[in-house]
Amino acid sequence: MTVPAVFVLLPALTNVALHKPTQQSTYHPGFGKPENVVDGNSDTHLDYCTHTADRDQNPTRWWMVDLRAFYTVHTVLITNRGDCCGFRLSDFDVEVSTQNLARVAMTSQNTQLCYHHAGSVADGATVQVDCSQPIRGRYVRVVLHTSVEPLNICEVQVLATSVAPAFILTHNFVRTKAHKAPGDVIQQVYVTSVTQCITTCEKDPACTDVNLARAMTVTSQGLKRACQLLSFGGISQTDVTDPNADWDFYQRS
Ligand SMILES: [Ca+2]
Repeated sequence: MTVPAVFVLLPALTNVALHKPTQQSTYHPGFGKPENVVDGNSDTHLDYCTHTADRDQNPTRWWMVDLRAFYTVHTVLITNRGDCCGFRLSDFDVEVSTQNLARVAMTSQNTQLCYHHAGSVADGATVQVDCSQPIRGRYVRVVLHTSVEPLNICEVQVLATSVAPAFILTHNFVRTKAHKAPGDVIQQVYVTSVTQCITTCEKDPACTDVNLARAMTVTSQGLKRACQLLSFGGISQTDVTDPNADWDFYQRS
């Protein structure tokens, strides 16, 4: 008896970290820019790697990439420094988050552990980290939680699939709490999340910033929040700051 073959089409995994914005816990004054880690060059000499400060006073040493959109992260490839000091990349975590971990406290609500790597990585070696399960997020961080050594990494590749519908944010939006900017309102829409409000703005060529209501409003589609698309940088206008305000302002940067 012949068993028919079954083909399962899996979504293609691509490196979504290439040339995306990066940051790290501290910066060495002489070398080691964080963007070296996503430049597509896997040279393992320090000149092409990153390096946090020698006396990093932070409780952790970390490097992070902003994928600029939400993805489902499956695998992370990390290339260690090869000219020296490979032992520094040891006992590290790879974390995936929906929020910028440089701005918010790391909690179990906004961060998921992709993988804990026990032990060190050989000089110049590339280690493949498979998340325990695919994780949805925008920020991927490599963290030394216990070591006091500087963090050196030469290349990171984040293999992921798009979260449909894929939409790439081309700007950052920074929230000013209790602030409603008096810009020209192009239109007011009703949304379910901050992300939906900002994404709606990004898709409108005339939109530069948004006001987002804090309270829910009953609409025909259920409870929603009002989102005002503004046509110019309202922050340059007269500020309206009120600790009891019902709105927050998200300025595009
Ligand atoms: Ca590199």
